[in-house]
Amino acid sequence: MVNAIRRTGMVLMLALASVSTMLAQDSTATKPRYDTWWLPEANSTVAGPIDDLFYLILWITTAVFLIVFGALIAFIIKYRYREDRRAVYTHGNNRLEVAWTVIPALILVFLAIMSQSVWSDIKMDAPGADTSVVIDLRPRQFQWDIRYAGADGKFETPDDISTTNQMHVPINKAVLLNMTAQDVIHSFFVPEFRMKQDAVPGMVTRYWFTATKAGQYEIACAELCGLGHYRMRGFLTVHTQEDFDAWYAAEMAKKAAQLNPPAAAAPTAPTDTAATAAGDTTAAAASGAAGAGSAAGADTTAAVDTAATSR
Ligand SMILES: [Cu+2]
Repeated sequence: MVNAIRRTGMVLMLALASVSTMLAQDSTATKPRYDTWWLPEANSTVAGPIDDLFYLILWITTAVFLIVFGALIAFIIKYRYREDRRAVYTHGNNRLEVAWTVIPALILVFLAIMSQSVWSDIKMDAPGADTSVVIDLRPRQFQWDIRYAGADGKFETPDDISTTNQMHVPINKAVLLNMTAQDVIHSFFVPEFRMKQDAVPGMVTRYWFTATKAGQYEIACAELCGLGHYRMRGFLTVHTQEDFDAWYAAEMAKKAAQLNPPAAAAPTAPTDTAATAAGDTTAAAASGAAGAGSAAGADTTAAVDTAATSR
């Protein structure tokens, strides 16, 4: 018995030591984002209210746990076997049974009311397309196909900007996702935003969020979607508004260069300025040397930028 206690003590000491080492490592600046034993940072507008609900439920269930197991242990000790003790037969206690039915019911109603406002914040008021960044999210086995409208502001047109596994959004601005899976159900999950939403084949699910801290985040697929599920990983970069605009402009320029290659006569160029600029590009390309390629690309960029601003 004494040995058992001593052994248990040793185990506890070891456990404490390893926990304290973990905590000590935790405080260093270079830790990986998920190297915490508790929740990751809360970095979206809904993350705070969701965490508040989480903690409310956690404390209620902790209290219930302590009461129930405290009573259980107390009764085990109090009513343990004794030589001269006889069992007592009872039909139950109506007042007690009503109480332990009504009190949990009231707690559940209370939690439902509390959850409702958070739920409507997350799910009811979609931001307008004019005040938000709209992104088409089309996951498939095993990657995230991501699309932005491009220079014309419309989807399903040749100048759409598409990326794979790389989502870019501005900080403090609503982002509206139109999600459709291309094959099986996937689920878009960003732990720091406390957001998780299924994407289903054959239907468009609208989902939105506002990031509150710049940085790099990971997108995980939270739906077991096949053998490659484990590597279905994307990256979400939250930029400052200026950085995001710069990224978007650069992507639009890249796209324009693809759509109007230097050699082509640029039949889609809508304005005179663009046409002139495109003419320059052709000249640059005609000048021949391999090094001229990048210069030509830059000129095309200029052409499209002018075209975009003149519209
Ligand atoms: Cu998936």
